[in-house]
Amino acid sequence: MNINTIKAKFRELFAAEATVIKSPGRINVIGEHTDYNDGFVLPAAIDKAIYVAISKRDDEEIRLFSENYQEELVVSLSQVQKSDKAWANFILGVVDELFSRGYALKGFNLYLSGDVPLGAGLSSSAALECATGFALSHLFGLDIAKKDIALIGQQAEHKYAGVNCGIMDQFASVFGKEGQAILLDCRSLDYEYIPLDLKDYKFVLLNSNVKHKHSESGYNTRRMQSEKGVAMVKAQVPEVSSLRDITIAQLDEFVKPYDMEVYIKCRFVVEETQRTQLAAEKLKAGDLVALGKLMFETHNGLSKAYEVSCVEIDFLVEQVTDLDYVLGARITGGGFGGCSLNLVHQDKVDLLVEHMTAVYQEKYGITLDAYMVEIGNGTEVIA
Ligand code: GAF
Repeated sequence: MNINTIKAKFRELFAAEATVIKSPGRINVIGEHTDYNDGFVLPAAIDKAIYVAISKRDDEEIRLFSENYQEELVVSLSQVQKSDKAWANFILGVVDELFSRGYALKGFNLYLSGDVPLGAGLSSSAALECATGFALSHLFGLDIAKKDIALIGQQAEHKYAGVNCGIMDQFASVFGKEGQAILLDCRSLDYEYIPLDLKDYKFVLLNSNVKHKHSESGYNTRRMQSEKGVAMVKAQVPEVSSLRDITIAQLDEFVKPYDMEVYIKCRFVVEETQRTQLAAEKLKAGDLVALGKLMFETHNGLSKAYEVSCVEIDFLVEQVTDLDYVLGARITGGGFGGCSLNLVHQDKVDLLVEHMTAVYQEKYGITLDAYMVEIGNGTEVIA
């Protein structure tokens, strides 16, 4: 992204000088659908980001402009509510949440741009929420702690986008660090950076270009199924409060005989929480072969048990399973479309992309996009 171009467009539109905030998208190495179950996740911020340019106004207006949609929206500070423009809701949701936490805001101009592919499972929405929260905190001197920026973004997603997401995406966007994955305990929000030392390997994203939209997909249903499983166990074992606390033996005894569907979903989450901790150990030990195997296991669970994959991404993962230069692959993010994340030998990346583009085009008539991602820093002021 060219920051000077962003600043020039801002000047043209609003006749003012902007501060520019960058907030990245993320990959998740492993630990999927564990965040809203108080489990562990292992995401990392990537070098694709949302850019928010912002300045104060002298009146009580919020003026928003999206570069991508070439649309403007003007809202009075006293009338912030959900809009019919989906892109604006991620911003307005943050403003609303700031108001409900007692922060005082004035009018502002905001120009939105970025290069995180939309609907690709790389968290463009969380990046926008965190960019907005950070930008407003900076602009009005609110001094909001980084954890709260993430939590405010999560609330915006719940209330203005209708997705009852966990905390992973916002946390990764805010706390990302160059070259590091983040092992996050989603219950305590304690975290540890683990060097993402991939030796001769690279993470390659293959974008199926099948767009996901969580609020219309099964994401909220999965969350409800997890909660149902917890309630069933809790009726017998009152001290448990989330799937994080529950064993497979307890699921076998208190859920399996009564609700097979819920059992299968909950079992995946309990296994995935364990798998994530194991994967973090393997990464620390530099055992990329073991890490890759765990990624394949996760994909299998997400596809067959948790049922949040889709045929196109299953195909992308199946095609690489027997390639000796791909150590692991899986759908990344909430699912129902988006990207597969592949751990690929650096000398074979071009070969893989060429091969997969051809077979995917032949099978589904869709052009694949491929991105080699670098691991970058979290939300920051860049200009
Ligand atoms: C989406 C959500 F936003 C995250 O909170 C997380 O649950 C993820 O899906 C699945 O791991 O990205």
